[in-house]
Amino acid sequence: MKFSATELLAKPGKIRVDFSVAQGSAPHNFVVPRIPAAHTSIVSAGESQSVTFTVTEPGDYPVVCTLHPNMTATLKIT
Ligand SMILES: [Cu+2]
Repeated sequence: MKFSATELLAKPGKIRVDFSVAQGSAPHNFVVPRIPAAHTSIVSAGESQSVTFTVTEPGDYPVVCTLHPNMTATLKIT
């Protein structure tokens, strides 16, 4: 189980993530622990959810699926 992109690149400002879970997959979520507004709820297979949040500080922000701690990615704000 993994994110299809391990690096997400964006500029500071308002960011929208469209998160979708593949058919036949386990449920997953998309959570950026350092950004409280940046999380989806648990998304079932074949479904999707968008989340919009604002980041002002450049940096690397870890992304996790809280159901599967080995699922990680990085949101890179440059
Ligand atoms: Cu997961």
